[in-house]
Amino acid sequence: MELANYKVYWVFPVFLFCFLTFNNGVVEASHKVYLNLQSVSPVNVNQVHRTGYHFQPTKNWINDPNGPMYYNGIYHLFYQYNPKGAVWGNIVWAHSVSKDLINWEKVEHAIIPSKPFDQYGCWSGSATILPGNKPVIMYTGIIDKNNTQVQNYAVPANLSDPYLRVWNKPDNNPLVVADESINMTAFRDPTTAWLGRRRSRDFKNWVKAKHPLHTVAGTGNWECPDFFPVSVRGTNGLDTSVLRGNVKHVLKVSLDATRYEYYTIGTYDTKKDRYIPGKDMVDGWKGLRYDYGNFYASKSFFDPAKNRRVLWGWANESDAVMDDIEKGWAGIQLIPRTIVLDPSGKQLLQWPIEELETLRGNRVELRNNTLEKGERLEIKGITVAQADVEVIFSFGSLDKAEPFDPSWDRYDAQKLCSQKGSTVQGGVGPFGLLTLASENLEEYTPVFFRIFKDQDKHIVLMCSDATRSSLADKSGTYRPSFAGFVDVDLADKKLSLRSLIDHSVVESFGARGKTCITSRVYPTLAIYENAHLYAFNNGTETVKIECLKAWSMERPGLMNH
Ligand code: DQQ
Repeated sequence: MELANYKVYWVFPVFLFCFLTFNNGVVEASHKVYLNLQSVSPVNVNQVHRTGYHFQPTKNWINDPNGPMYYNGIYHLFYQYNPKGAVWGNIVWAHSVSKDLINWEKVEHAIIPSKPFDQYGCWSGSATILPGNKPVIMYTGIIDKNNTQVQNYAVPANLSDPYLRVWNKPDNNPLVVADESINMTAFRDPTTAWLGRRRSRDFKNWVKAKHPLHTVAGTGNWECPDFFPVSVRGTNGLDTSVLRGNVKHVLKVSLDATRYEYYTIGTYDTKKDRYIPGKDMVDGWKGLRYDYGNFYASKSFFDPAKNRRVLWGWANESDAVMDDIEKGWAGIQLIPRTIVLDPSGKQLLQWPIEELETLRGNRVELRNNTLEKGERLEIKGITVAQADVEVIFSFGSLDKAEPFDPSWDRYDAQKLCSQKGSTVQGGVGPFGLLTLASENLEEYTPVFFRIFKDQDKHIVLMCSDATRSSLADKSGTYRPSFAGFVDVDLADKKLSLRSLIDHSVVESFGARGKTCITSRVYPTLAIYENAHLYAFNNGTETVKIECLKAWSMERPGLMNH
């Protein structure tokens, strides 16, 4: 790489997360790791709960999406993968390529443990496109049995190979090692670099910053940070090196302690080399989340082909480790989302990439159907276990909204949802969809809204409740009442919902992507053609389906992982 004569420096906050650990190097606890099982071969590849249109390999464990990028007409997705089994371990960077982010082709693993600086694992990292259109990967190498972490880089062996199949690890690795002030077992996941004032001129020699870009005391180890600009006007995405103009910055961290992803929107002070969250932002685990369900270790990238920022997130299984071993696979990548700043500037909006719509098949449409209290309406004519559903609900008045009890925790939507489930009658709501439902409702995963009246405003709760999703009575399964609040203007008395249903995953977007919730569920009756989909209302206020469009979803053509 001819990098020596860059006039600007590469900035790269690998030091961001090293001061903040309390996990003592015990990583991946919630990946259900049983070390003695790391190379167990699948007994049987169970297909029932495999997804139809989500990204998942044919077998084995996957976790974090790594280094997504667009290069010369091809999208690349790397991901954490265990080639030897359906539990976390033996981690390599698997690699798939695509022309449309939907149809994927597997190529050889890009990075596998092979050198002293990564012989115990090749953990998460990112891609940066250097000037001259040269991609480089930065990743965390594990160098010993204690999980000591260093930062390495890899470059394509042949830039004229359109798929960039082979990646070389230059001999000057590792590029960054922890000093004595850093917990070297919580020093990982370098994010995409940007051009700035200091740190590295050539991407090879790095100078440690005097202070972290940002810290929040008491929040534990920050995994997979992502730092990028968003445009204050319009919906175009921005290259990570855009620092000025009508720009705000987003800092996202994956908190190991809770396994959720939190973000703030703020300002990047390039002189002070600090990120400052906006003054109304809640920084820490009461703050905004990308997704209030099963969504972790996400990574975004700038897509110059469509001038957008695209976000990839990983959803772990919610069943027991032994189920994963029996299935022979674990983990999916969620549908990539475009990510833009909400016009209010107070939050982000996420929406499935438009290319997903190319998979839409048979369609049904409903208009102006009313749902009285206790009514349920079946949506028929499509493959509801593998579907895309968009609905706009409206209601005549908010007068019947239940009062929001001041003793309830305003930051604990999940607790409220577990108390006020889809069958607990309300005033305005609960109303929404019953997904992956069995005929007699022995099983269902409701995704719904419930509106409360606070002193001078309304509070909208959105839930994706897995508690009744499966009759399987196994220990070790996780069936939470995931929930978030939706900061939406109800002046038009409408609320929209989109749910992507795919056998064992329900990804939902409330109010055009203001609040997103993903659930993993394992129905036993509501599978394939025995699954049903309903719209429902259990509130005293009548609700109208203004418009509902639902599509059967096809399988992508190329999915040979
Ligand atoms: N997964 C990777 C780590 C990262 C964690 C290891 C997040 O680099 O911190 O597989 O899920």
